[in-house]
Amino acid sequence: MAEHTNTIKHVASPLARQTLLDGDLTRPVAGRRPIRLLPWLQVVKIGGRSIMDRGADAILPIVDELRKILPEHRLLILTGAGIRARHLYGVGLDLGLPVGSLAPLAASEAGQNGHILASLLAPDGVSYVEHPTIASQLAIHLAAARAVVGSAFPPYHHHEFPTSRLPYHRADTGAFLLADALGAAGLTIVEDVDGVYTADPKADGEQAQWIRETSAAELAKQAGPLPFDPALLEVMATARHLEHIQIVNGLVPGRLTAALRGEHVGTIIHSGANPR
Ligand code: GWN
Ligand code: ATP
Repeated sequence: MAEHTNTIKHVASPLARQTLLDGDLTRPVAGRRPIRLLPWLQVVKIGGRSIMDRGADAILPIVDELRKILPEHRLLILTGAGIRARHLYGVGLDLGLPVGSLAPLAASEAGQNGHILASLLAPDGVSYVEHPTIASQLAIHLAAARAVVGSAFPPYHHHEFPTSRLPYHRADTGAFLLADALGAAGLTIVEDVDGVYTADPKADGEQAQWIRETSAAELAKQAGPLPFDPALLEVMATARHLEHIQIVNGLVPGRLTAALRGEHVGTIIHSGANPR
């Protein structure tokens, strides 16, 4: 037996003999920037309330733009939840449901919008792919098709943070987390306004001024509502790869196409990522 014991191979690991709680010890191993998994990927988030809920008038022109841009880009198209999730929040909050019960129900509405969009793009070889497929088989799907559609909601389910009665990480945050984790080339968020304003342009039309370029840190200081989840600013602050995102108006034909071609046609928001 002793001879066998001597032949056991010890697995060498730079983290084997130290606590993971001491940042000074883990940093040399864990502090490096991760690789970019899909550096050629363009991620597009389509608003649930701002685009999908408007039906054919808003959706069909976007589908047409996406179809025409397929030869130029490989796309991960992610959809937000929209009005059905808002109805769900109303009923669920009235009943006192915890946020971890509401989150997956709202997420399923984002998935439904994805299924709708994918059906319209099916003749072009585009399909809806499930969360587990995005996690582990996105590359092969994008080798077979120019684009796929998925749900923008992050699948935190009952692990959702109990800091808020509404799910804290919603579709905009989920789209950014995924784009940054994949090391994608870009993220374009498609809404029904020209970008970010100093106030809600629909509620405060006279006073709201359009912002051409800003940073997540600057926007975090701005009082009043924003056209995306507040948590987006937090995840942008700790981004690894994605240096900026662009918010564009999907109701204006050509804006999404121009943004994907690298043109500045909406609001550009810089993240905290600082690639060397
Ligand atoms: O159901 O539309 O994926 O891609 O967050 O989980 O609540 O699920 O709980 O692969 O795993 O409703 O069933 O649903 O939207 O999220 O999917 O059709 O386990 O393809 O089964 O991480 O789509 O769905 O809602 O995204 O956002 O079966 Mo749906 Mo969503 Mo489908 Mo997905 Mo959740 Mo799965 Mo999941 Mo659940
Ligand atoms: P989801 O995908 O989660 O369903 P969405 O991204 O389609 O949602 P909203 O969450 O409704 O859309 O956000 C877009 C709306 O935000 C705009 O129509 C606008 O009226 C509003 N808004 C609020 N504050 C601002 C702001 N500072 N600048 C621009 N728009 C704002």
